[in-house]
Amino acid sequence: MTPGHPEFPNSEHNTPGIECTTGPLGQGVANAVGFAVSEKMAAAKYNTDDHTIFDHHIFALAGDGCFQEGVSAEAAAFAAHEKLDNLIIMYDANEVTLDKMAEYTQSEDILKRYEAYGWEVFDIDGHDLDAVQAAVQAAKSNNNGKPKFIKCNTIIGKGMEETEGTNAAHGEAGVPYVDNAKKNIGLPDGEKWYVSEGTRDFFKGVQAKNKATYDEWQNTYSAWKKANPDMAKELEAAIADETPSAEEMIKQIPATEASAEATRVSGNKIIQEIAKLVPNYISGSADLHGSCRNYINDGGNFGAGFDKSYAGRNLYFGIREHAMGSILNGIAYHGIFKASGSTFAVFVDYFRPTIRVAALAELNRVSYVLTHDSIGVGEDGPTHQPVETVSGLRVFPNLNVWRPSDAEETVAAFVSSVTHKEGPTALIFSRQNMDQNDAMDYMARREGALKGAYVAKKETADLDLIIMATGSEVQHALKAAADLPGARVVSMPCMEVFEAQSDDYKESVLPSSCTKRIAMEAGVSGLWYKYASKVVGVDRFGFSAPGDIVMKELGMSPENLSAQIASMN
Ligand SMILES: Cc1ncc(C[n+]2csc(CCOP(=O)(O)OP(=O)(O)O)c2C)c(N)n1
Repeated sequence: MTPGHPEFPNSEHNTPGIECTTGPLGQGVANAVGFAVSEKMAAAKYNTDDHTIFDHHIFALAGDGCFQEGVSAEAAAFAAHEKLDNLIIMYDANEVTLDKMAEYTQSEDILKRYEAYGWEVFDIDGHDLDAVQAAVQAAKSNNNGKPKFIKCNTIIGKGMEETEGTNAAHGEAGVPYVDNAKKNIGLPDGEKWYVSEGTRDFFKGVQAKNKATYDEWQNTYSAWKKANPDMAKELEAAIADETPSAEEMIKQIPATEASAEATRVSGNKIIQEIAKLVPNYISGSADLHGSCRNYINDGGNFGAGFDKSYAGRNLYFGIREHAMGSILNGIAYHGIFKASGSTFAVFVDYFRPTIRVAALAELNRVSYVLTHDSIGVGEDGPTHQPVETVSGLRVFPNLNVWRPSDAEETVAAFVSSVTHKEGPTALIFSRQNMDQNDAMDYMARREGALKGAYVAKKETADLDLIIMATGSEVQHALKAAADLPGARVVSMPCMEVFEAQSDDYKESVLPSSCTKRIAMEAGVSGLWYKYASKVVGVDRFGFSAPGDIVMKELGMSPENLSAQIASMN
């Protein structure tokens, strides 16, 4: 249906019926968990005593490779813990992987593993259609709080004498034997796309049955919509992915009036406003809501048990970043909610594969709240101090990476994360306090930031130097520029958004006539050479000490910036 692996419709491909981009093994299991989360949430939010509009099951087909990958284990534990009994996974247990038979690398009992997580498990002959039907029916009717795992024991390449049941059947090796195999399983000779009469009859019936079910659902939906016009308006806007525009939203969020403040703290105030303006926005964390400050205060918690309910807007993923990333993608594919997930920025590499798919599939409903953005983290030391992480995110196509410098830029960043249509967004926030650029009007900072980069301090004499910075380094740039009348400070919270501006705008911010340009960011310097001839960055791992000391020692101070400027020709 698509070249290579199936791809979710995006600006490059639009193959009808593809619900999810697959290919990287294991992520699909966690995507399915995301679908199940979203369906449970939609049911809890929108079903009423009189009308049930959400009650469908989520099916996923998976193989040995999917269960060998760790992401599926993280997701399976989460699914059972939150009692997602609307999820049915069918495991194609053919005892084969690519290089070898599965037993060469796999000896655990996968069925028992899933049982231990808390799933209801079934063990059937996958070639026995009655057994498949019975297991699926049982799985669908047991609303017992357990997700369902159906192990379908199968033979790969069935009928292909030369490769049947072996890893050779997985790939190209099977193709030359197909004609013979068709004969072996009783298909008529010479018919390339043979569909039997029995199959046709069966599907004729299916079509009629499905049409009746569809019509019945449409009637229920119409009645629900009539009885609940406000909810219907909200749901239809959520499905259409409608929000107020970014320009409207920045006007609706009050001035932050922050003094020196960490952007994660600013983010905490702003996410409350976002949650009001975007009712389908939900916010999860891999056990770091407390540090990342992305908790929606009156949103309730999602899940089963304790104080949780399926209508909760805060998701507790546990320390399962990889599953979190894929579950966010699954929620986005399902097409109702917009979901963010948080952790420390440095742990992005635990779910980087899912960010890649989100970017490829242009999942604009997904965003990441990544705090503790630099060596400014301090005592936690180099394991927790990102230096390569922010640049590592900027190299993804279709991903917007924001590193705002104060509370007003944080407003713009958050607003962009819920209004941007072309792909996911990473919000990079600081642990430590930083100054606000109060010399500039708050709305002008928001509007400027929405363009990705803007003049944060204009030169007062002929322009002879541009100082660029992001995040916590903008305050240093402003200080260093204070005594330099010909210096302009450009804050660049989002390179990707700036790159998308008109040439005229870009030229107005970074006039090509001014070639003396320096950039400062507490991270690796490489990407900045696109804009600057000199870069004050951190091209080494940090060390453990109070954050302000680490920053100063590694050159992130206005004094060092001034010294570096002085050394420029
Ligand atoms: C993350 C990831 N690693 C490796 C691959 C390459 N790969 C594709 S299929 C496969 C073997 C999968 O085995 P299994 O799930 O048992 O599929 P089967 O052989 O039964 O079709 C591998 C290693 C991949 N697609 N994704």
